[in-house]
Amino acid sequence: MKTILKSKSQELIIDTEGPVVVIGESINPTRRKKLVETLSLNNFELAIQLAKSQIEAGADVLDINVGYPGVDDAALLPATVKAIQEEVDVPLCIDSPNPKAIEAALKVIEGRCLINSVNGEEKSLEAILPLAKAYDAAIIGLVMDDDGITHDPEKRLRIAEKILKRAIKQGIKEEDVVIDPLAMAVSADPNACLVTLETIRLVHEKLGLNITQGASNISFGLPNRDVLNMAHMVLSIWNGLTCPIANPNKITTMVRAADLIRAKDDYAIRFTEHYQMMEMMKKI
Ligand code: THG
Repeated sequence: MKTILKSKSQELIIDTEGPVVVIGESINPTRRKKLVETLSLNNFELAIQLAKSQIEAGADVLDINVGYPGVDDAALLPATVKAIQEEVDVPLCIDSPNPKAIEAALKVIEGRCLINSVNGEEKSLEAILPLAKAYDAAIIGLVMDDDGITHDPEKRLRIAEKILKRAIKQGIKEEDVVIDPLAMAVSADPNACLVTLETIRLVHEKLGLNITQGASNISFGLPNRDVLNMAHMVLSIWNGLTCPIANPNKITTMVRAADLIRAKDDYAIRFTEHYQMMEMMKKI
C-alpha cells in the first residue's frame, strides 16, 4: 500500500513494503516554551529553524502543531504552514484537534498533506473526513472512539476498520488512511506496549495500511526515555510501523539501520549516506 504526499515540488511515497518514513515531531509547543513565546508573537523564525534542522537530521515529513492554551489555532496554524512552506520543500502533517484550524491550514497547503488526525468518535468522523475528501488529503486515524481508549488490540482493530469504512464511504481511497495504534505510557500500564505492538501487527496483516505513532509517548514518567523509545520503535517497525512521528535527531540512525536489516536498503546506500551526512554535520 502506498500513501502519496506532496510538497511544492517533491513527491513522497510512504510504502508499507518500503523504507520507514520519519515524520518530524519538533514543531510542537509541548514543553517548548520558546516556541509558544515566538509563535504567540507571529514570529516563525524558531519554527522555520526547527523545520530545517529536522530535515537535515532525516525527517521526510514535518508535523505542524501549534496547540497551546489560549491559542487561536484557526489563525496560527495556517500562518505557520505558510511561513514554513516558503522556506522548506517537504510534505506537511497538520496536527490539530480543531476542525476549523485543520480546514484553514488545508486552504494554504501547497501539494498534498497528511491530516493529524481523525478518530472513531462520530463527531470527529463527521467533521474531519469531509475535509480530507474536499482537499484531497491523506488522514491519520487514531484508534479510539466514543467509548474512549480500549486496551484490547482486537477492539482497536475494529475501530481502525470503522474509520477505514467511513473514509471509503466518504470517497477517500484506502491508501490515504494511515492508522495510529495509540501508544500509552508503559509506566502506567505494564501491557501498554504489547497492546500497541499487537494492534500494529493486526492492522498491518488484516488491513495492510500504513501505520504511524508518537515515538516518545510510551516512556513518559521513566528514566532513560530515549533507549526505551528506541526499543519500542524497533519492535513496532518489525510489526508494521511505517511512518513514526518522532524527533529525527534521535530516531533516524536507528530507522536507517532497521531498514537495512529488513532488506529495505539495497547495498546499504541510505544507511551509509545518512552516516556520512551525520559525520559531516559533526565537522560543521
Ligand atoms: N500520535 C499522533 N499525533 C501526535 C502524537 C501521537 N502528535 C503529538 C505527539 N503525539 C507527537 N509529537 C510530540 C512532540 C513533542 C514531544 C512529544 C511528542 C516532546 N518533545 C520534547 C521536547 O520537545 O522537549 C522532547 C522529546 C524528545 O526530543 O524526544 O515531548 O502519538 N497521531
